[in-house]
Amino acid sequence: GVQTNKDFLINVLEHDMFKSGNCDTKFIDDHPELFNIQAEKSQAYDVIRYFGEMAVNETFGNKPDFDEPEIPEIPRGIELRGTKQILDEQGPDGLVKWIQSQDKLLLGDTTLRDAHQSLFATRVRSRDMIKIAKETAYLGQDIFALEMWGGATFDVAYNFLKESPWRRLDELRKRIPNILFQMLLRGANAVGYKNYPDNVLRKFIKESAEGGIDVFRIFDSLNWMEGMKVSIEEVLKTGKVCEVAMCYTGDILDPKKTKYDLDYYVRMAHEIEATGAHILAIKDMSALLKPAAAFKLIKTLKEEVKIPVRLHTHDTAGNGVAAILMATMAGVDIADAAFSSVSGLTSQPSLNSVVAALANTPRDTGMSEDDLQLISDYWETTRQVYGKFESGLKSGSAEIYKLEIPGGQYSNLKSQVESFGLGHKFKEVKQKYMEANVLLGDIVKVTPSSKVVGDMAIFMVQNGLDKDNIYDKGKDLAYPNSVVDYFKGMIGQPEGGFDPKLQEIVLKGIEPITVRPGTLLPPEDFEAIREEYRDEFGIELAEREVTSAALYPKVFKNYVKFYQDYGDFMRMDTHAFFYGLKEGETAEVEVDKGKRFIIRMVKMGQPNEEGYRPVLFEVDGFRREIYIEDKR
Ligand code: 3PY
Ligand code: ZN
Repeated sequence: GVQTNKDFLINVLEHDMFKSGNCDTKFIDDHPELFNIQAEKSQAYDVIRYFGEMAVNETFGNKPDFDEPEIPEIPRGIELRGTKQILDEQGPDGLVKWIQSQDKLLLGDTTLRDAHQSLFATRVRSRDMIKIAKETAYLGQDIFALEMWGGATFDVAYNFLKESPWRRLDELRKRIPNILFQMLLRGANAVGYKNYPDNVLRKFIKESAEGGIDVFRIFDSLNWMEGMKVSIEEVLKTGKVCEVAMCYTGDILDPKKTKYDLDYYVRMAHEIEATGAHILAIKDMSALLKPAAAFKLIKTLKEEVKIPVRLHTHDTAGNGVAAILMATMAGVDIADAAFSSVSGLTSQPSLNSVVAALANTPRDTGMSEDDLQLISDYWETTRQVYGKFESGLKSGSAEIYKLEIPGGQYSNLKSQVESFGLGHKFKEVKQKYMEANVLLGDIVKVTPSSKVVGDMAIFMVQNGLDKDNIYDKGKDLAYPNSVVDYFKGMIGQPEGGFDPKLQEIVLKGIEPITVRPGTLLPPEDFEAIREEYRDEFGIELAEREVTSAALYPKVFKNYVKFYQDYGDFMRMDTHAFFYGLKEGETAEVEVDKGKRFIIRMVKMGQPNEEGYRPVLFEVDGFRREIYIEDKR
């Protein structure tokens, strides 16, 4: 049972006088000392408070039924060796040699990062990754690398999942000792949306490498080499793999599109190789690389550079598998894909499909289609519980070739536009996105530059602006912060520079910069952060948490507050975390390693005069009633 000293305090809270609908809030007013239980509260009480909140203010007691995914049987106690051992034993140069000696196409899997970032708002919780981790290590042992960190996963983990991204790294590494772990690093923007001081960037890379990241894919949202300089330098120091990406935009097959032509990419590829990068990646975040263009680009790059070439694309237009196959024929060393049940649309092309397509060809991946199917099956069932975060996109769309909107933004744009009350003008916003892109200089669009274009497009719709009238009508308007920052040079310098006339209109006298923003930002004071958390929360932050606080001050602080207020919910099942319980439902909730409660939500009552609803639970068979303010 849960009869501990702490429960004495809960019993106070459950005092009949308190429970009776008439006087509960007065009782609280008259007995402020009741709140002292915060320090002494039991974990079970925190969980039912969370479930109560969820039922009263979010789900209103409604909860769909979800199937339990099947965990495939695998042999235990086998020592697995894979790409991780090659890196650990032979270093990045040894790994590069190994890649170059392979005939097969190597595949990176993005299921744990880009796939869910692109399909369901980055919401996959560590628990659902951990459940299938050992099985992935075994059944997917020939995968080149698992992209499982970085991009938007860092802030979403803290912000919406109330869990630590660092612990995700620890827990997955414990169970997957044989496959390289990879992260997406947004150059000087790290895993955020703005430039960080150099000392934050360096510390973050160091902590990430120590925490278990083996492959750093670095990109700059304007393809500005200068913007990636510090990241590249720091990653090269760690002894891990430095994979530098050029973002693909435009269409190298179209002779009318001259800004980002084949020469542009060849030039950039040489610059990347000259940095000492171990792998050259093509980052096709908007799925613009048509299959024939993939062939042409890869064939040329393979002739031009010596380091391995890797292709990362999306399937937004439905041509993703074709692009990978054409790239494979042109000699690409590594391609990215996602397990089939979380592939397609704005996510990556299907890994299972690529493996099947290449079977019995010279570039056969050697992977077992049956084994990979088992992992895909797991994610198919698991995906159900994330349904409320899906975009509703039902088919691929070739429209993306014109729009040039990255996968994650494309699936999000509609709800973003709706939140501005412009849902009926979605088509117009998409048109304006293209127009805004031209006004901003026909730029690479990927986090955070894609946000600049998106914000500008919405702003243009709101203010009736177009490419002709903006120089006049747009003069006295205050532009969105992201647009101001862009013209200030705070996310870097775009290829071909800024339109000076529009820059003046937006900046209204502010002086733009032309150097790397990191050279101007004052270094972060890490000791001040440690001090702040000592004072405010009485805790001593671990070094990696200091980094988190520097990257996301508000988000991290809210996470710490939640943690102190409710506890650690990382082990809670996802259906319970996102939906709580419904009346009559029982769940086993693990709050600490091996420490479990059986919790049943018996009944949710009507709100009393003060607007508090009683919610009745059973915790390990003991009845607990709590009152939750109905905020609707
Ligand atoms: C990110 O920066 O999170 C991306 O996925 C860009 O494509
Ligand atoms: Zn991507």
